[in-house]
Amino acid sequence: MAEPEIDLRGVRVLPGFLGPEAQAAMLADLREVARAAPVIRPVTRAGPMSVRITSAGRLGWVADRRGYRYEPCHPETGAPWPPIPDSVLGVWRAVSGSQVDPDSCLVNLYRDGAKMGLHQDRDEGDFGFPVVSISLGDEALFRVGSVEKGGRTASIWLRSGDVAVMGGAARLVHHGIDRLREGSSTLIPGGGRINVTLRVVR
Ligand code: MD6
Ligand code: FE
Repeated sequence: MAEPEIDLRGVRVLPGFLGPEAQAAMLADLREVARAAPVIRPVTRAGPMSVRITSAGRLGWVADRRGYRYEPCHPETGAPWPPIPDSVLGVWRAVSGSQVDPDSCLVNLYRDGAKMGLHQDRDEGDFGFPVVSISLGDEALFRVGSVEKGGRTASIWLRSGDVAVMGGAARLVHHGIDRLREGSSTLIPGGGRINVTLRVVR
């Protein structure tokens, strides 16, 4: 049975949106994405990111010493990103409220103490579309603040199969991952967490 929706400072969290079989099927699809587009650890002006990333879709999110942007090809292989798996598109179509499919599917891989500092998702051209996020694997402490820097924050543990929708007035709120509960899920062999975010970039 579906668990009740949670409103975390305007971010809609849908706990248990994907059951164990759907999670396993999506993981298998993401393995294919990573085979076609190998995960890389971006090195920004601030140094190496602790998460490793890859993408699917028409555009992939790329971070390097020059900044952050969307690119049509993988920075190392030069190949176009693989298509967004249907299992992932199905979640977007069910929860985004958007008639338009996403251009970009960013896959973040958390292992070995990886985390993500508070940030805004603002590299897209149209903030009228939401960002949809899917969590797989180990539980992660997700923190949400305000559109402005500083101020109050609220946190929730995201579990494997949870979906979050960041749209409307919450589209530009600051958010991040403080830490993982290692070993809290057996979905991913070797442990860790995968977060998939879907965006209309335009
Ligand atoms: C994560 N998520 O869950 C990081 N961004 O690993 C995000 O940065 C994020 O969950 C935009 C919308 C939803 C998110
Ligand atoms: Fe984000």
